[in-house]
Amino acid sequence: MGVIEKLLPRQNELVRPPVANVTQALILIAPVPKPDFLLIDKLLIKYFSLGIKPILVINKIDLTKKKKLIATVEAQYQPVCQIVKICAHDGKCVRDTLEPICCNELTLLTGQSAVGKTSVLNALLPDIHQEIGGLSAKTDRGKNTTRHSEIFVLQNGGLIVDSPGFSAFVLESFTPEDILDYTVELAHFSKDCKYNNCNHIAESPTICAVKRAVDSGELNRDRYIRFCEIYKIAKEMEDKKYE
Ligand SMILES: Nc1nc2c(ncn2[C@@H]2O[C@H](COP(=O)(O)OP(=O)(O)OP(=O)(O)O)[C@@H](O)[C@H]2O)c(=O)[nH]1
Ligand SMILES: [Mg+2]
Ligand SMILES: [Zn+2]
Repeated sequence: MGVIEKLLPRQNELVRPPVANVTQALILIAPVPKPDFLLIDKLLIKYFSLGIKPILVINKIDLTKKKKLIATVEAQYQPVCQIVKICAHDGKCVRDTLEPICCNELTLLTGQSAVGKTSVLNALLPDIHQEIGGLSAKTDRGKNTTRHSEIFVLQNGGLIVDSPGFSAFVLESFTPEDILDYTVELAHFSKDCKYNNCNHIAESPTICAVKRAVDSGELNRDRYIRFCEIYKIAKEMEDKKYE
């Protein structure tokens, strides 16, 4: 039985999982199941907006398909956040890589179902034996094995919490401006657009510095395309509010 000793101020609060004061999120990604980059971009926006530091963790690097994934992830996310590579079946690799990162933090494990979040947790804490699941043979998707969330204490005192895998994720109450602000590497270029009401989608590259950066290769085109998609959804939701 635990005893509440002190109530600490709430820095941030997540609904799924219901946990407060998370300081960093390990967003797991793997060669299988097929990565959902739109989900990753939305999660990045969400965590940046809450002051939660995101780290991309490429798991299952024992699989042969990893090469392409590593190249894709590095090309798209190197300017955005730290990227680490692990194999959750190799306990030493997980502990050597993630323990130092998780020291003095409240870390959230997040990502699609079956990317290996719980496997990572089990590798960090070999005594806890949390249930892991496989991939559905039919759909090549996860089976949503983890259903609850619990905070565990790591050997170095860091705190860590697992979460159920995402199937769908909507960025609620984010304005188009929020989407831009928290697509951090893109926001950086937007300061040089000719007009400050530039929306970085319909304008020509002569006006829009974001578009110029995409054309010159300074900004990753795939990230930009998904930004447009997320931005448009936020705009539609905003317009609906005033209908
Ligand atoms: N080859 C390989 N398989 C892995 C690795 N990590 C996890 N797996 C496998 O991936 C499957 C899913 O692992 P889980 O840890 O249950 O994934 P999860 O992200 O917790 O899934 P949910 O709880 O459904 O969200 C299991 O069959 C694991 O054995 C890895 O590094 N390499
Ligand atoms: Mg799990
Ligand atoms: Zn612009």
